[in-house]
Amino acid sequence: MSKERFIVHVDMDAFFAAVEQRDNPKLRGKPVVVGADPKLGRGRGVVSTCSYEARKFGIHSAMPISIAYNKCPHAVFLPVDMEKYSEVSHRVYQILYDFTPDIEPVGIDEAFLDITGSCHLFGTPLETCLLIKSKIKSQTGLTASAGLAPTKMAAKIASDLKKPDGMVEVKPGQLLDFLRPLGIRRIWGLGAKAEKTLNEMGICTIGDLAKRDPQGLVAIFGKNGMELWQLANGIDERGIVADIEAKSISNEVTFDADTADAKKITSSLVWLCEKVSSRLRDENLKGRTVTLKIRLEGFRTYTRASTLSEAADFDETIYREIKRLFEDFPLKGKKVRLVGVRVSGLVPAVPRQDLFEDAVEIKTEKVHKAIDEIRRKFGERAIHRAGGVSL
Ligand code: TTP
Ligand code: MG
Repeated sequence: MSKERFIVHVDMDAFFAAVEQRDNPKLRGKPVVVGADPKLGRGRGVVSTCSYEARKFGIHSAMPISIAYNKCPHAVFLPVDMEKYSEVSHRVYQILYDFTPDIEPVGIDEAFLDITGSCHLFGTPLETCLLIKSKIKSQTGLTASAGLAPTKMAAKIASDLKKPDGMVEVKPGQLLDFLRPLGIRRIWGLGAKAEKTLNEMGICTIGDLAKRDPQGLVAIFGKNGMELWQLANGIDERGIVADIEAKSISNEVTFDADTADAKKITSSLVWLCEKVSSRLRDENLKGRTVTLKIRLEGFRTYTRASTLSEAADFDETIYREIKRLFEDFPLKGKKVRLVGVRVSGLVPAVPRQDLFEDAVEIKTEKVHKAIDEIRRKFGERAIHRAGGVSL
């Protein structure tokens, strides 16, 4: 028997619609549909998602927007604001990465986490999940549903069972009891056609499938038949395929008062670059994409990204790019409320081995290591590059 695993599947609730309801309190408790313009029922295109209030009218993702309009003309219809949702998604992922590096991103709002090795830091596996949910709630204002189970498939199913704001735990000894009564369509990747074939064989639940002779299933479905039988019997050894590239490291700061003072803003950017690059070095990572985030007075938020020719973890390299992005940003006399620096496209920082490596670079690396050490000993604000300010 292989080692017990604790797999978590986290999925944000009604993601795009929940972000819109969070940002506009007037939308809370109302049917909200995010997607194409309904044009009073003549619109083309589809629903991206809708709030749980709208789901009561039978509206769902991928439904033609004209049908959604006919089902609930008084719903609030909003366009997709991908930039905004991506930003929230980054925040959610950052929270998840505080719990474990073993994360498999599935989409903009869902991920698998393997907390087997890390959950002891936070309590029991269930307590860890509850902490993940409450961190997401307190830091983004949004709810997520989570499933905790010994396998990926069970974790994915579990996260969906008590949506929204759900938490379902499947203890290792309960896996088969958990799966048995569920409809076969719950099996990952099992489509309508396979469901129909299985139904015709008298197989409706996962339990029905588990009892069948696997060879009979292989005769009909080929090697997928064996996999189906295994999944139905709780055999699912698939691991988390961690995607380090999806991770990003960022820091941001909100000014006490909105400011147009370029010196103040660039000092903050220097400080943020120091912070981000120090975190990169702590985690032995380097990043290729540098993103500047600017929120102007009135809350409009912009991001500007740039790709470096080589992954970096030095303050200077990151700041040089951020400074350029900031200088190119048309402020047009507007005041800035918040600035942020993000580094993504991460790769492991391989220790330098080449004896003929650029001596200056090695020296710079040593300097950074020394600075990191001082900060660790004496605190974040102990040492700063000239021009950076403590905020
Ligand atoms: P989902 O997680 O499938 O849906 P959801 O978060 O809106 O609702 P649930 O509570 O059931 O998880 O998808 C995440 C986001 O992806 C969703 O908010 C909008 C987008 N999306 C589309 O744009 N088109 C689609 O067909 C689907 C399924 C999702
Ligand atoms: Mg979701």
